[in-house]
Amino acid sequence: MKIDRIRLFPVATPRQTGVANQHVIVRVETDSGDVGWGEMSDLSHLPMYQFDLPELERALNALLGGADPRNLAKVEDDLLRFYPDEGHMYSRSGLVRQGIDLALHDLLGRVDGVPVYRLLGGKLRDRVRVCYPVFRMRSIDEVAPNLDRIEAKLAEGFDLIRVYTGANLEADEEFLRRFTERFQGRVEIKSLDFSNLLDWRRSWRAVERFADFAEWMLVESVVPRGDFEGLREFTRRSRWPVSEHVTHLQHGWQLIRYGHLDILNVSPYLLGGLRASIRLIAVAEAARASVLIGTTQELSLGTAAAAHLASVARVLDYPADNTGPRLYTEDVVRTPVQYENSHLLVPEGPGLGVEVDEAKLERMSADSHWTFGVDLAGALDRTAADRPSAKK
Ligand code: GAE
Ligand code: MG
Ligand code: MG
Repeated sequence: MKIDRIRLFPVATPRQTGVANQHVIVRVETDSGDVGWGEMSDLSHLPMYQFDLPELERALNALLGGADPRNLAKVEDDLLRFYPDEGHMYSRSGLVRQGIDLALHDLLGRVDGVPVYRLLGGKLRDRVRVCYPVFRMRSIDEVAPNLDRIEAKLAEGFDLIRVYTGANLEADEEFLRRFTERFQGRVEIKSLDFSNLLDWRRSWRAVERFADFAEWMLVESVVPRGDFEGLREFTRRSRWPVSEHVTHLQHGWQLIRYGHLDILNVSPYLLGGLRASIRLIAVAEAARASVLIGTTQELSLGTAAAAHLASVARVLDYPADNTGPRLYTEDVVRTPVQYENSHLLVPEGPGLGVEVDEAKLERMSADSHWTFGVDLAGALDRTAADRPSAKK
């Protein structure tokens, strides 16, 4: 079996929260007539540029045409050279590698008639607890609609949220206070995510201030990107475990080696797919550090991959973030991945375990345009331009 052709399909999917995100669906075809599907998830992040898709498709075909898809190690090794780690949270290299890694796992699972977790050696669990995101509030007016959204998600079974904080501490405090009044005993908070907006002193003062109003399991991204010293200082003082997105394998090692954090946020979109993520989890295992599985908000293909990763993870101490299929209003698959009581279920079908609806994909396929315009806060916070805080 040889890789015959790689095709890329841009799609744009609206979120329930009023923004739209671009993704690239990857189709790998073999000379045996087999097909696998992958996903480069959520391109709608800074820096504000997009793939030249025809060029990327040409390059991937030149690189991988004729390759043995069973030799995942070789394909990955080649891709790591041509699409090296970029060291930031929305690395396009990681997305290219994830797209191919997922499509090849899907392909091989389908050819062998087994779920991807079997290709990864078996499974330790068949579901993983996940949390629903509450996007950052920049004004008090944004608190009430978010509380109502939590009520709606609770009705769908989600009893765990995470909250993006750090832009307007009054709004954060008001949200946490009213959240506790309304949802205590019904909904829990997994994390406060500062998204690297504040330095360690300001994040530390914020969490100490918020502690009077709510409880949460952990805090994430509490210092500017790359501020190892600040992260160590925060972690040393913090009553809560601290997590950070790991951008590549050595970054994970550095974070652990110098005692900078408690939890590695392992995200396949950033690391370049399943193989790279499993290696990073092994680093956490070696160091007796903790792991959670993060997200960029994938569609069902990417979320299924996260579920397979969770099913084989030797270390997995905290709930995961993967609820994209319940955030977007459209998907390219016939039946999205399933959730039950705030848990993502590991798909049991062959490959990633979700079926791409090709007619739908054709309909959804659109230019991969940047959709946030010059709304910087919207692009950072994932909130719509008509939010109250944006009104003059
Ligand atoms: O919703 C999104 O697209 C978010 O930006 C997301 O990619 C990240 O914020 C991530 C995180 O934990 O920081 O989920
Ligand atoms: Mg985060
Ligand atoms: Mg994202």
